[in-house]
Parts: sequence; structure tokens; C-alpha cells
Amino acid sequence: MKLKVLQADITTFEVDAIVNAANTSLLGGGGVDGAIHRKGGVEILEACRKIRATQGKCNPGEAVITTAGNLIAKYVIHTVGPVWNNGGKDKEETLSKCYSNSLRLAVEHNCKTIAFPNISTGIYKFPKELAANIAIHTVTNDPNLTHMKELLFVCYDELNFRIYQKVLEVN
Ligand code: AR6
Repeated sequence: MKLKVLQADITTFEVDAIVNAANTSLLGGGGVDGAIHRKGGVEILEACRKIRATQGKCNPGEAVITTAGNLIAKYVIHTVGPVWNNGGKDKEETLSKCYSNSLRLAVEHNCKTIAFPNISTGIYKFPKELAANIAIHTVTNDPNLTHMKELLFVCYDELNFRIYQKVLEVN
């Protein structure tokens, strides 16, 4: 099985790419974004600033790639999840794009291992069960998955961890 679920801190992973649940500014924030920038150091922020200067903000659903700075991973892929607000199909599609665009960037950079956090399920308040279903459905149906050796879903909170285990069992 290429897909794995773990409960851990994503900043500690020795994978080719870790994915960051960023915001449109790409300049850092709280949650997993804060943890990645804190541990990864200023190199990541500098790379994000360069991207901002050349291509502007990162829209929800899109992804960009930078160095991982002081982290053990090679790259950080920053993607911007949707803010749930009142939800809707467009929010679901945007979340799905976060996973497919991140996976595409990873493959374009010859990554074989990637770790995803539970994008949008923290500060952006996307319902966890729906988000897990979208994440798993998107990656399992993405042709880019065939290029990967391992794809990890790194859950931080116990509830997400249990939800992912359950959803993966029935898929
Ligand atoms: N490792 C893995 N997962 C983590 C970690 C960690 N170290 N820390 C938190 N999580 P969030 P969002 C989980 O809020 O909802 C930021 O301010 C957390 O339990 O980080 O996409 C950005 O700048 C949750 O399940 O991201 C944006 O403004 C998941 O990561 C905004 O938050 C996502 O929670 C993005 O909100």
C-alpha cells in the first residue's frame, strides 16, 4: 500500500516533499504553516517572497514549491486550502485541487515520497470527514500517484487520525 496514515508532526519527516497548508500571502501564519516556517527557517520565507514578487499571491487550490530550509525534507510544497465558511461544491473542488496540484509539483521535481497535512481542517474549518474523503479520493484517482513510492497523510490531531484510518479501510 502506497498510502499511509500517521499521527505525528509533519516537520519531522524525512521525505522528498512535505506539503504546507499556507495562505494566499505565502508569508507564513499559524498552525502547520507556522510550524514549518519556524523549524525550516528564513530560507523558506525568502523563497516564498521571491515567488510573491514574480507571480503574486497564491490562489486557493494552487501550489508552489520551495526549498525546505533547515527541515530534513528536500522541498516544501505550499498550497492554499479553501476557507470553509458555509461550504459548497466549489470549496470541495478547491480542496481537491490542493492535493492534485501538490502531487503534480512533487512529480515534476522527481519526488518519490510526499507527506500531506490535513489541509483546511484547522483554522479554515473544513469538516474533517469530508476533507479526508476528498483527500483520499483525489490522490487515489490521480495518475501522478503511479510515480510516487509513498504518500503519507500526517495527522496531527487524534480525530483526523481516526477518520483517515476509517476512510482508508473502506477504500
Ligand atoms: N504537523 C502536522 N499537522 C499539523 C501540524 C504539524 N506540525 N500543526 C497543525 N497541524 P491549519 P488550515 C494540523 O490550521 O486549516 C495558517 O495560519 C492541524 O491539526 O494549520 O489549512 C495558514 O497561514 C489541522 O488538522 O491549516 C492559513 O492562514 C491541519 O494541520 C491557515 O492557517 C491544518 O490546520 C490555513 O488553515
